[in-house]
Amino acid sequence: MEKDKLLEQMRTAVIEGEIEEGEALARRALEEGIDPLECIEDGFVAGINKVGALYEEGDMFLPELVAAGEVMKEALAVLEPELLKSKQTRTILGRVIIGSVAHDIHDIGKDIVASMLTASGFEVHNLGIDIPADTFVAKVRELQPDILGMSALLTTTMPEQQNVIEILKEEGLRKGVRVMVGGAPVNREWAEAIGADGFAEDAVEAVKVAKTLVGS
Ligand code: B1M
Repeated sequence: MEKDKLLEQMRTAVIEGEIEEGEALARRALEEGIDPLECIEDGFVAGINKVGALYEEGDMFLPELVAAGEVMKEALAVLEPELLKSKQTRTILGRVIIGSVAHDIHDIGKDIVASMLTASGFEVHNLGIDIPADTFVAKVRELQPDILGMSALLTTTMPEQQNVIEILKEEGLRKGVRVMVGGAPVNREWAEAIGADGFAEDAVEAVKVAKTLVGS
């Protein structure tokens, strides 16, 4: 099938909450040799962005948001292993700890960032969702990563990124780790205001920023 048509069907599967269809389309795209990153960005992510806009306008409701999230998860479960296979390099560029901040359960974008970093040669420790500040700090102490990455998707959870940075300072750990922040409501100004070392708009930029932060 034509690539553009498949990508369009992926967007529709997310918008309509068709989990099996989304997974089948992801498999089909791989069979047809389409780049998994293109499927993620131009297919599934474009679909979920549309869902977000419809939800904001009141044209979609929470159950549909949940269903769209499920379609994303299942499709990514098919695509991400291929992403890792196609891009894996042997040199470890640096160690990264990443997680979604406290009270934030959004993980689709954070997991794409984690996969892209892994695929690009970083050793990634993905802590998951709703990670309390103390856990981030304890993990920094334990694993001594080059980069701590924090994702926040809600305006109400963004301040947690700042909170973690402040605790790192109090604990004398801030100088030993670069902090990268991201997530839909996060921007460069916010990153600078809270004293983060890096901000990325999307997963591709996150890899570039991470490489810069470790001097690669
Ligand atoms: Co939620 N949600 N949600 N949601 N949800 C948003 C974020 C919202 C913008 C929707 C809207 O109103 N338009 C809105 C937030 C409004 C605000 O704060 N201003 C919202 C809301 C309100 C909520 C609830 C409060 C709804 C409710 O319960 N009433 C609730 C909160 C739960 C909680 O966290 N405590 C909630 C719940 C959910 C679901 C569980 C249903 C589901 C999440 C499923 C999951 O993640 N497993 C969900 C979804 C799917 C969304 C939208 C539609 C899509 C998010 C997503 O996956 N985007 C979202 C609308 C939107 O963002 N447009 C929305 C695709 C993903 C690839 O993009 O996550 O931005 P993103 O990641 C990108 C970049 O941001 C960047 O790279 C990624 C890849 O390109 N990036 C980083 C991300 N992290 C990074 C870290 C980095 C660097 C870059 O460095 C460390």
